[in-house]
Amino acid sequence: MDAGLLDAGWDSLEAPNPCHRWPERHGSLERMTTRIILDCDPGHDDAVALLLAHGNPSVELVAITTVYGNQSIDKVTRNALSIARVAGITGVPFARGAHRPLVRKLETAASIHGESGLDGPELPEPDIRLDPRHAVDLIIDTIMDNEPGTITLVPTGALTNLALAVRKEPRIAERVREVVLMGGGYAVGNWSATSEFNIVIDPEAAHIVFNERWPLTMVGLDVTHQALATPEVLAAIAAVGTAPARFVGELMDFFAHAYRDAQGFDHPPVHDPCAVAYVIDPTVLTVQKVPLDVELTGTLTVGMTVADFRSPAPADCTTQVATALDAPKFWALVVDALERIGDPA
Ligand SMILES: [Ca+2]
Repeated sequence: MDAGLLDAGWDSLEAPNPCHRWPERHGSLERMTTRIILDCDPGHDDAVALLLAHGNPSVELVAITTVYGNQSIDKVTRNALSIARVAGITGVPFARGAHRPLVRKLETAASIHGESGLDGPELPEPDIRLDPRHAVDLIIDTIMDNEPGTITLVPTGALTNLALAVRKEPRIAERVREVVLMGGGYAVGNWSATSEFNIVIDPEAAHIVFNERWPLTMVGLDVTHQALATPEVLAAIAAVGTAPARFVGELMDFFAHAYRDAQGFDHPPVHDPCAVAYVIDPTVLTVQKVPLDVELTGTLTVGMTVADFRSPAPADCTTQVATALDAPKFWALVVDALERIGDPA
């Protein structure tokens, strides 16, 4: 048993009910700053997630880590650094992570994100250096070097880095505040009939992450398909009138065409910032506590996130799922963040 955890007043490893660990939610006026690690694979919607986290004052980016996914690890890592330059993100460590899934063959999403992984705008040459550590070690160090219960993990890509981190340093499961991930979907898939891209490209990693004892919120396609970049949304973003807002507009232009051609959407769903928005303001999402697991052996359903909605949820349930999105409130947060970022020098 970790004495530090007891000193901090946390439930011990033997706690009978991990639900006691669900973090307290504050009202909109009294929220404190939440420190987050964004683990991402930029990616058009990852870029918006990064901008939202950077621009909103109630979250603090303490580390940004990358994982293969929308494109190769080299491309998404370069993209993350380019976004940092556009957004004026400085003083936050960026680390490169896993280059492939734990077990399966590497699969990327060029049909949605293009050859660069961030097709559309011109990407500026990065002007910050990568942290020398592997993402897995930066995640572990950041969690272990901070007070228990203060770091929130926000993965918006495959869960490979998180799975490796919690296997290398199991104590992080007890020390994180919570995991709020974009991935999965209890009623719909996008990479197969039942399965969402982030989960299905490394289902073994997702299985590890979903079965840890950290409080986990799944922000899946069930809600992110409501986060549509409609013409009204794009007009509000364009009205901000800054270079980062124009960058988002150009990203969304490419994203809209790709989603129309590849998946038949009238307007593209902007998945990843939904998870960040929930950390900023939990009233953006409706959530329900339900057991969640990841299918590994189904012949038709590998990578499916299976949610057990039978009532009541078991007392020791550590997982919850988002069931509805307040889209106007969500987009207002994105526009507000862009306004606060302004035009970085
Ligand atoms: Ca992503």
